[in-house]
Amino acid sequence: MKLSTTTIVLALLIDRFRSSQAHAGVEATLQYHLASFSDNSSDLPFINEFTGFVTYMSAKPLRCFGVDAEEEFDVAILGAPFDTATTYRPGARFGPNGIRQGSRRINVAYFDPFMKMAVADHINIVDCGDVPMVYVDNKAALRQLEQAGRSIVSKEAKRIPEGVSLAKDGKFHKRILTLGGDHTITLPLLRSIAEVYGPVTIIHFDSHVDTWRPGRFDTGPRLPGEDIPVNHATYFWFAHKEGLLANDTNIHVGIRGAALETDLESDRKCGFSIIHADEIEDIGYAGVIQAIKDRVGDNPVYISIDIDVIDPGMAPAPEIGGYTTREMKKILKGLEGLKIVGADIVEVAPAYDTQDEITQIAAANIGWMILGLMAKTPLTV
Ligand SMILES: [Mn+2]
Repeated sequence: MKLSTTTIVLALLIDRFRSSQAHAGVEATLQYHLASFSDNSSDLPFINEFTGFVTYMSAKPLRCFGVDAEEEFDVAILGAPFDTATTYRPGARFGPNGIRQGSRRINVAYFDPFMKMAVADHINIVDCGDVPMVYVDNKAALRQLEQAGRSIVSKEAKRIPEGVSLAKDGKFHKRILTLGGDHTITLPLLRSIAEVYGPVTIIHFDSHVDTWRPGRFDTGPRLPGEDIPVNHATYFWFAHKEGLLANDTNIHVGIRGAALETDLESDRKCGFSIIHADEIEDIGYAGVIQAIKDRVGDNPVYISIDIDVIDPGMAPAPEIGGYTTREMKKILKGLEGLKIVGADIVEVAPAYDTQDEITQIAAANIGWMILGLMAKTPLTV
């Protein structure tokens, strides 16, 4: 059969229309990728999970501390490549990029079947890359992260919701989801957040309490008056001492690590209560959610998640008996309605992950839940 030119053109047009229908959503959400390559972006085929820049959930990459500093957005993804205050198994400095790699099958524009929404429909999310943190001086590195955090959360968000803001200055501020890094990174981030909101309530998912007194591991010898530096098990002690934590509304969830009675005494002084990992067998995830909500009330909440809260079968780490990823997602979903002023996911050390990247994939998907919580609840009083 001889095809006329008109028939061929028509067939091509129909084919093009069909393919544009199929990929319309993806194309719309990945315009920045296309725009990066060509002004004539509609001529390029759609981009999949394995192409383009590697950012967290394919969020728009932004030079937040450089030429894009004044760009408008709502939530920053921030990498904190720091692991030199670790007691055992360092390597979390590679966590940020590990979590980005673990997020390649998800996208901020995708519909989340757990949260029943696409986060990008409610908040503008960008990936600011990793904060420059010097790797030979912990004090300076943590100060760099504090400055980076401040430079973001001190600024106004892009989308201003109806209602009165719970920030001290009455404005709606940008938020950060930080990818760690060892757990010490939470301290400088809390400093920048407390400047905006005052003391915040902590929901801390971890197998360890992290409120240990300075000197618990570091016994010196030290010079007279010399400070004992913060580490990834003492940063909440410092946060409490600095007045960054709200009184007696904080809670640890998933605890199961060994501790001394004096560690628990220190913990109570820092204003935390505890839900142990095994309690979920008795009270279920709904009981865990209720206990958290009863504890934190209406306070502004910061969520800090040590990936070792998950069972080592699903996220290899040295504490057995943790939550499954499904339990973790159910608990997080139950926190809908809380005012999440910031969050972090820490202690992801790719060197100890499986070749299948299960820890990085778990962390990436937990981050998706956090973004969902942020997207669903504006920071109004
Ligand atoms: Mn921890």
